[in-house]
Amino acid sequence: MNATVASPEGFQHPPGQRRLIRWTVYIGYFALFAGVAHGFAQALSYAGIDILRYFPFLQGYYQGLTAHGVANALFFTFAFSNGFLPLLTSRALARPLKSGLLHASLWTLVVANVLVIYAVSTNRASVLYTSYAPLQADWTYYLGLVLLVVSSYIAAAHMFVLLGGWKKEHPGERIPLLAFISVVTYAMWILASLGIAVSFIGFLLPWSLGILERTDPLLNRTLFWLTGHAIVYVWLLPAYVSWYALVPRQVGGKLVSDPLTRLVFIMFLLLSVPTGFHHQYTDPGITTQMKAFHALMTFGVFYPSLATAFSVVASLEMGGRNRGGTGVLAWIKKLPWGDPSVAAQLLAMFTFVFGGITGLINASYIVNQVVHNTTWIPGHFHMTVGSAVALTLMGIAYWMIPYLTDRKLWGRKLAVWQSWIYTIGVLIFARGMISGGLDGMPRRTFLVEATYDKDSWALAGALTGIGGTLMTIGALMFFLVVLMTIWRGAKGEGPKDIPFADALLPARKASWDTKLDRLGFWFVIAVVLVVIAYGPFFAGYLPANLVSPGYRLF
Ligand code: HAS
Ligand code: CU
Repeated sequence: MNATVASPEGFQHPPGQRRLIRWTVYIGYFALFAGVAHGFAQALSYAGIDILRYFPFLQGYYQGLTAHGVANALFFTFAFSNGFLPLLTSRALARPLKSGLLHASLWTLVVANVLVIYAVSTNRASVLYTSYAPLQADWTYYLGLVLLVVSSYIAAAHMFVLLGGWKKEHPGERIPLLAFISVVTYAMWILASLGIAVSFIGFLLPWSLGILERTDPLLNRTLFWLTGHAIVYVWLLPAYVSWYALVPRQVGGKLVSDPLTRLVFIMFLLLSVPTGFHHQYTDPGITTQMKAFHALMTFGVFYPSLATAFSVVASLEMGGRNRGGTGVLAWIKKLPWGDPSVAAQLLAMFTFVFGGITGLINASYIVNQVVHNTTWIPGHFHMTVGSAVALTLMGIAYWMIPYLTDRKLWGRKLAVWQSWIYTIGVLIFARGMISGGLDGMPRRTFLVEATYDKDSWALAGALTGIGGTLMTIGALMFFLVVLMTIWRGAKGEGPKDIPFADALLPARKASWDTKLDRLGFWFVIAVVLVVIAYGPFFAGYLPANLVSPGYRLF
């Protein structure tokens, strides 16, 4: 074996593999760019301004909203993680990536993109990212999304192969933390994705091809949300990977506890999926008991995020104090705010506090009735996926693109400003959506033409438009920095390694937490929990009621 491979320090990914990871991530940026453009139009529509008509190919509001959701929430996030997580796993295990698997994942992603872009841009799939039946999209849309999932399976398989190889050579050793948390993230996704795999391959795709004449809306909706809540943690956990394992090092601190970090990720593996009914509190056909059980489980999955908040802030505090910070809060000023990668992620954490609080409000069964289907919900998720995740992925890009291209980051100051502008934008935007939602402003509605009495939403709509504009400016600055880095960044001056943090309390050999490394065992427990949470519903409901023809209202 190659000497550099055996030693974790100084391990480097060969240029060819970096190129493949780079292109996987670029596809994500390409999607993000399209998604951001549509997001701008969406935000302005709440302020009563219609720019949708200026978009080439766009025939209606729902087409634009579908493009926005699918591009940002599905393609950007998965493309990024398909590159990022295998990269980290291979670094942590000091094992080279497999070029064949990188190619397979990348090209499946490309084909998925082409199919979905075709379907959405030709107005064959204006069904929104939730793809609720009986709205029916063209088969190319469903197939494209299936292939997106396949590309993530290939990335997951890649990580399992790397881990399997490492385990053979290191019997009895603790799995390096960075690899452990990366692998658990996609292991959770494999379990979570079964809902949409069954829904898309078993029902929606054959239905769109005419093989099945009719479908079952409630069953498909339920299968969607079986995956759909857990999917938000597939977006979030790559950000947590960075907050736990990389940011502490970047700010000069340490990760607090290796065992706690493993426990947090195992809790996400166990509790992410059996919570999906909190998206269906208002759906008829599901018993109140089942919904209440999922509400309880949702409060369970709140715990690992709470633990994360305390742990991550402790790491930051350590860094701040090591850099000469003092006082109860004054150490915050000593954090390296001039480092764009750090600034973006600190601001991401800050917005996530509000994202988390609003999530808890959503999860409360009764209170949900007040906010469901109002703009409160996009207010919530732009402070989670739209900033906590998006800003973190931008922050990661500020070291990862230089690493992958071996070029120096271009426009460091601009990059710092970018995060602030985006953050201020998202907070104004969310203030608009949240307050509008409490006043009954509906989500997924083209307010420019809707016939509501809109006077009481004027301020909320204006704030949404102003905030959305700032977010767009912030995102464009991000693209400028990335493009210029790729094109003009000083050659040969990129970082030579991916530095990750040491733990204050490291993993131990003979301790309770060694049991956390038994991934197969925890996966089985996770499956059992899913069966408990969904079994009674499916047992009472199945077989599928194939009653509904497809509707194309676009
Ligand atoms: Fe959610 C709806 C409940 C988290 C995304 N959510 C959505 C939708 C999306 C979404 C996209 O129960 C809309 C779906 C649709 O289209 O219909 N959500 C929750 C709960 C959490 C939660 C309980 N959501 C997320 C995350 C998302 C996301 C994460 C994306 C990444 N959500 C719901 C519910 C609904 C819902 C209902 C359905 C609503 C309806 O009626 O339709 C929890 O996981 C949140 C826990 C988070 C915390 C925060 C911890 C804070 C940390 C930061 C620490 C840093 C500090 C800063 C303190 C407890 C870790 C230091 C900073 C310095 C500068 C020093
Ligand atoms: Cu959820």
